[in-house]
Amino acid sequence: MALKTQVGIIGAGPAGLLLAHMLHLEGIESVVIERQTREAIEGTIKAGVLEHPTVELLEQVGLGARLRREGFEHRGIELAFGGRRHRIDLHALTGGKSIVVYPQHEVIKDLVSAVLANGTPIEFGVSDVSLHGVETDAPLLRYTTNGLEHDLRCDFIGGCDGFHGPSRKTIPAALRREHGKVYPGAWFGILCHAPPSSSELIYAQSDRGFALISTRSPTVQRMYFQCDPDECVDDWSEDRIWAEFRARLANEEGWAVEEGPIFQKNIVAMRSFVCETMQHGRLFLAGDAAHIVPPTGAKGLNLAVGDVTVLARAIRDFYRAGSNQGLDAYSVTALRRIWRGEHFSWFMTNMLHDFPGEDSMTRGLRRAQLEQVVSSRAAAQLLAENYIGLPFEGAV
Ligand code: RFL
Ligand code: PHB
Repeated sequence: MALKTQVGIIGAGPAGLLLAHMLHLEGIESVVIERQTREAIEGTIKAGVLEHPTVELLEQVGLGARLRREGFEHRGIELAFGGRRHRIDLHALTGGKSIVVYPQHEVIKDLVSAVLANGTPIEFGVSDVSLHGVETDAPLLRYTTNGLEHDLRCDFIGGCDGFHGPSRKTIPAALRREHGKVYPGAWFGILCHAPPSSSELIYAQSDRGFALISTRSPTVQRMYFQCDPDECVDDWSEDRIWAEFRARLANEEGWAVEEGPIFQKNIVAMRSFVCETMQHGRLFLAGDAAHIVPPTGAKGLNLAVGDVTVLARAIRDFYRAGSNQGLDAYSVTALRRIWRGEHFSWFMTNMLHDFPGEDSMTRGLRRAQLEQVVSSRAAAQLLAENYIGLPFEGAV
C-alpha cells in the first residue's frame, strides 16, 4: 500500500516519539513505525534520571504533569569511596537546578498517549524496514505490517531506531566517521522491593568495582554493580548479589543497603560511540542511533532529547520559512552537545570504575580525582553543571 506523510520516523523510543510530538505542535505531520509492540516498549526498564533541561522541555511540550506528580526531584548526589560518603550539592552548585528520577518507560507511556491523542499514527510490530531515496526530495520507508508491504513516501526521515536500527547504516560508509570505545566492564542491574537506602543516588567506588544505588519509588529500588561483560545473570543468586553490594558499600559511617526481594535482573554493556555525520540527504539520525554513552553519567535519554529539540526546530524552519539553514547545520549543532555528554560520561566512568588489569598508578590517580571533586568547589561545580545537564542548543 502507498502512504504519504511529511516526516517518516523509525523507532518509538524517546527520540522518535518526542520528535513526532514536537512536530505535531508545529503543525507538521508524521508517522512513527516501531519494530516492537506497545506493551514491550512501555515495559522495558532503562533509564531513570531526567536532567533539568529535559524536565523543562517535557513541561513546555505539555508532558510535565505526571512527571512532576510521580517523579522524585533530587537536589544532590553522593559519591562514596574510602568508607565515606561525600555529597555533591547539585542545587547549590548550579544556582537552584536539580534532576528528576522518573523511569524511561513512564516517559514512553506519556509520549505514546500524547502522540496517539494528537492523531499521529504509530505502527507497532512492523518488520523489514528499509530506507530508499534518502538523497532525493522524496525519500521512502518500506516496511511490512500484518503480512502487507507498505511504502511510506515522506519529505524527511527521522532515524530514531537506536544503536542496532537500519538508519545509520544507510549513510554510505565513506561518509560516516564512527568513533567507538567498549569498556572492559558492564553493569549488573536489579530491581527489588525495599525501602530506599538513601534519599539521594549513591555512586560508589571500591576496590571490588563500582556500585550505584538508585530508586524508582518508596517501595521499589534500582541498583547496579559493575560486573564482567560475560557474566550470566542466572549465576547470581539473591544472596550472592546482596553480599556483593554489602562488600562494595562497606563504610565507617554505620549505614547499610536496604535489602529486599529482587524481581528483575539484567546486564548492561558499557560503550562510548559517536557517528559523524548524523545526516545524509533527507535522513537525520537522533538519539542512540547516532551515539551511545556508558550509563554512569545518566546521559543517554537526555542526549536524545537534545538532538530532537535541534531537529524539530530545523524541520519547523524548513516548512515555516523555507529555510534549509537549520537542516544543513543539524549534525554540527547536535554534535557539540553530544561530545560534551560523551566526555562527561567517559569521565564519570573512569573516575568510578576499577577495570581489570589496571596498575596501582591508575588507581592512585583515580583516588586523587575523587578527592579533588569532593574537596574543590570548582571541581564539584563542573561535575554538577554537567550532571544536571548542559543547556540545549536553542529551543523550538
Ligand atoms: P531507543 O530507546 O533504543 O529506541 C529505539 C527504538 O527503535 C526501535 N527500532 C526499530 N523500529 C523499527 N524498525 C527497526 N528496524 C528498528 N530497530 C529498532 C526499537 O525497538 C526502539 O523502540 O533509542 P532512543 O529513542 O534514541 O533513546 C535512547 C535511550 O533509550 C537510551 O539512551 C537510555 O535508555 C540510556 N540510559 C540512560 N539515559 C539517561 O538519560 N539517564 C539514565 O539514567 C540512563 N540510564 C540507560 C540507563 C540505559 C540503560 N540500558 C538498559 C541500556 C540505564 C540503563 C540500564
Ligand atoms: C537509574 O536509576 O536507572 C540510573 C541512575 C543513574 C545512572 C544510570 C541509571 O547514572
